[in-house]
Amino acid sequence: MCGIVGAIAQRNIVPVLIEGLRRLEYRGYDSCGVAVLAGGEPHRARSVARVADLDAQVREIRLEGVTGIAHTRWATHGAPVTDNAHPIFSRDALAIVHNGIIENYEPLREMLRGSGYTFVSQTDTEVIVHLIHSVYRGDLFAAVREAVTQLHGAYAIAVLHKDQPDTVVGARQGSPLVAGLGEGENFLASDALALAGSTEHFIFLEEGDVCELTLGGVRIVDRSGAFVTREIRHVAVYGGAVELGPYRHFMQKEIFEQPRAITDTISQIDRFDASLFGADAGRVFADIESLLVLACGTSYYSALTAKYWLESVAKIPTQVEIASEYRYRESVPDSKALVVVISQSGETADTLAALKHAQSLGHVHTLAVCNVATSAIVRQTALSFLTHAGTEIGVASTKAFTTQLVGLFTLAVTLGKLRGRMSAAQEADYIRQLRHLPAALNSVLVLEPQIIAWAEEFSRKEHALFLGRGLHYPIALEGALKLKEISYIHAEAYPAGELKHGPLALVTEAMPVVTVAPNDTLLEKLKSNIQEVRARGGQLYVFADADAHIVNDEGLHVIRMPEHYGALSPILHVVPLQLLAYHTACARGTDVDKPRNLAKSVTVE
Ligand code: HGA
Repeated sequence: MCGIVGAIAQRNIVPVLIEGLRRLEYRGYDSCGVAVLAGGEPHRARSVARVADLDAQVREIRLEGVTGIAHTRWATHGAPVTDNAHPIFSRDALAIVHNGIIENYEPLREMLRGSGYTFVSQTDTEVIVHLIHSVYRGDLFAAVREAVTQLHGAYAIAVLHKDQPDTVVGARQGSPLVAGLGEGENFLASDALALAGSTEHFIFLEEGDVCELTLGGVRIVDRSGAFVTREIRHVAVYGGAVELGPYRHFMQKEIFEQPRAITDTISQIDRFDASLFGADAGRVFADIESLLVLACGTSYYSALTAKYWLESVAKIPTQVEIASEYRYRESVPDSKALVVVISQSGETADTLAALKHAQSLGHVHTLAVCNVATSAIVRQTALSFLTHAGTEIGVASTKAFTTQLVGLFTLAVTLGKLRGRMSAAQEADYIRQLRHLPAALNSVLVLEPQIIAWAEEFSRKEHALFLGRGLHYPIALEGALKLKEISYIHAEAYPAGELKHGPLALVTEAMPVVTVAPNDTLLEKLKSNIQEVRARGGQLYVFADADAHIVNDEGLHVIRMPEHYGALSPILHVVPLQLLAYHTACARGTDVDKPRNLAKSVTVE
């Protein structure tokens, strides 16, 4: 999604702004731009191509300045054309970059037109900049504070005014914004990663905050209008996360980083103890009688997998909901439920809103499973489990998913233990399985050459079916989502037992049927489903555990996985599906890390 960078310094900050945009590129965008104050005027460059093109433009026109703002845009209102790219100006005096959606932009636009403002873009953003201009009386900080009170919706903004060349003002409501504190220079960004190399000291702004950056420091006013002091946090941001190394794409790098990411995630687990989730977790876990898990996209599939573990291992009733549905649905709150929210970035707008909705209904017990310690979701939940996947750049989530599964499995086992559902021997066995997981993943990653051969065939298809059963049904869903996201092949997943109730009608030679075949209690049922497909001339591509004894045959293509891995088997079985999607997309020549129309960290609704 959109990325914002802003800076005020005593040196030319254009290279810092461009480098910041480059670090935010992974979030997905369709246009970009930068504006600086120079000679008492705002000057800008904008591009509907990549940040590299913007960089070439600013070098050519020698755009330089000590105060500036920059943006990568993922269009919500208005096509991705230059006129809609940010920064957007008001009367050549003010410049703004914005992440989010202003829901009342239509009445505001009419009101501002009535006051004589001319609109040159189709964006909702343009109302903000004219609104600030309309209330500006020589103090940008005051004008922004006044203007934002009229906005409904979500925003993170950074604003400049030509008459205040020593000031950048920012504000956030519903979209992330962080202030970076340097030596005699200060920054704003939607993600600390954008400022790697410039500072390691950050203030994560709270909802409703408006801030003023000058060379001397940062002043913050909260939503009530009071000046506040926010904690300065030291975060060593690793800029190398955005280096590709020997890999062709970030997605491939991140698939192969999974053993490392899981090692880092399990390093905090030496036994299944409530304290893994926060100091107060013991008390909360003793009070709860059910779970409500809220998430979107891939995180939703980790939630669905967790439901199987939570009900079978911990014997605790678990409801899983898509966050964007839950937040608008009338539901019955349960004060004894633990609300679990899952998000890689911790800034996913729908998940954050679902969390707030649950809290507004009276839910008091909340837990985040998240990859970013400083994110809004972690700050707004009482308990948390941090995945240590490292920065995930590829839009298609891989290592965030498998580390979320580790966190959720740990939650299930911990709750099971606290509820007296587990022997010491069983607990020791689960710890052993977790510890061995990175090595087991390595033995799956070596299957890549065989998967590449299948991917060649898949690249010529337009549709695919994915089948799984039980604990592995969500893995089939995730496999289908990965294929859709990056190869643009239409894919659907079904619980294998559901085939005969409809989708079997779709099976022809042209419709590959990918099957997840672990050697679990449902294997014999799954084998029958495989025969149903074969009997109708379907082509099966089966990832089978070695001890499932499924072998190559007419219409039956098999890649042999290691032997069955027990309860953690979904974490192994998703990896070949990630590789299949990745290599199919490569064979089709798509932009794997930035698939069309999609963005990372979905910070708009
Ligand atoms: N609504 C603005 C900004 C979009 C955005 O935040 N995308 O992530 C626009 O369409 O320009």
